[in-house]
Amino acid sequence: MADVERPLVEEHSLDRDCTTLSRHVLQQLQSFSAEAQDLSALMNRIALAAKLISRRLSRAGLMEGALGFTGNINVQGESVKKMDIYANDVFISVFKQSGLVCRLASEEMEKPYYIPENCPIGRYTLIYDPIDGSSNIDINLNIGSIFSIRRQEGDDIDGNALDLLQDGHKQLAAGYVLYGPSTMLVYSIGTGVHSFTLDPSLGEFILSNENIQIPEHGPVYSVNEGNFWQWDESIRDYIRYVHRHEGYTARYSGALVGDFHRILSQGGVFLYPGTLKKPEGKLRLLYESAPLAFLMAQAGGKASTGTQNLLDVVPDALHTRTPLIIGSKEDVSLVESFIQERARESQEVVTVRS
Ligand code: P6P
Repeated sequence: MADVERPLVEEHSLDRDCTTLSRHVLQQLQSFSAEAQDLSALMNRIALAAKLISRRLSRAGLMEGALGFTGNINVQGESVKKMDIYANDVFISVFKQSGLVCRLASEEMEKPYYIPENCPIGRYTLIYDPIDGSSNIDINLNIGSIFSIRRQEGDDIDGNALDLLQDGHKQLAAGYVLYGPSTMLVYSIGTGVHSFTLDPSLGEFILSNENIQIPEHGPVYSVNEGNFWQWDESIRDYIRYVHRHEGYTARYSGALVGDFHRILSQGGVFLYPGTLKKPEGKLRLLYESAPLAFLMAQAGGKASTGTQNLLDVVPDALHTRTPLIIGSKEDVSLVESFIQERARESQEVVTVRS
């Protein structure tokens, strides 16, 4: 066939519009192995879940019974929104008959949910926060979903999924969906961080940004300063520092995914420290902090508890919480320096007294 002359731009945009999530995974892995195909199929299912949740959110304000509280309290002790349950069930439904995922562990479920028809063969576990930032749902502000994929180790006969109680380096893939002015899916399978934007006219997530790298430093610090008097003195020292120095600006949306996405895009640091009453903090390790730490490491940033690399933390339970300091290397290190300084001072006092 004659080589038809096409404008380069048109050819590029057509090729980009064909770069769907499942194709991108195979491109990233440069492989069509069984595991590559599994990961591609897993990401495709997550994309379907994201589309279903995005569709519901875009019409929830017009749908009877879509918004508001269920009247129940979840395992976290938090009031459950109707969207929390809907989103949780969406993830379960899209993995049925997939042959991929035997177990789903969710913020909304005390124990993992097993999909029996998948369990003999499905060797992956989805760990997820179906709706992160629920307080934003009824006021139409940004919210997200966070996901992490791990390989199932052993047969989990007792149904306690103890093999999930391992550090964040065990993650095969991680990412989040941001339900904002557009719906974006950001993911990594260990070959960089890549973002996709949902094209509603196609019903496909299309590649929008590849190999995202966080700036070494950024102006944004994102923390709920309403907790100031609950924090350790070292965190207050950091806050006093950014208050007194030029070049810092506070941004906090109340939804981790949105705040994280801003930091990833513009640089800076997000903090959810422990408090004097709750030293372990609020955010959950397996389905909030660890997936984001996986992404941040891939994007050239840093994530810690303040004293330990977040990806090294081993949970003692499915819903273990951990303090989180995550973002640009320089900014996370600055926060850590205040923690180290206070620890040194405390040690000196102990030494003097002894
Ligand atoms: P606070 C939402 O409930 C969430 O888990 C995160 O999305 C968010 O960063 C944090 O809690 C907000 O908590 O105590 O500042 O309202």
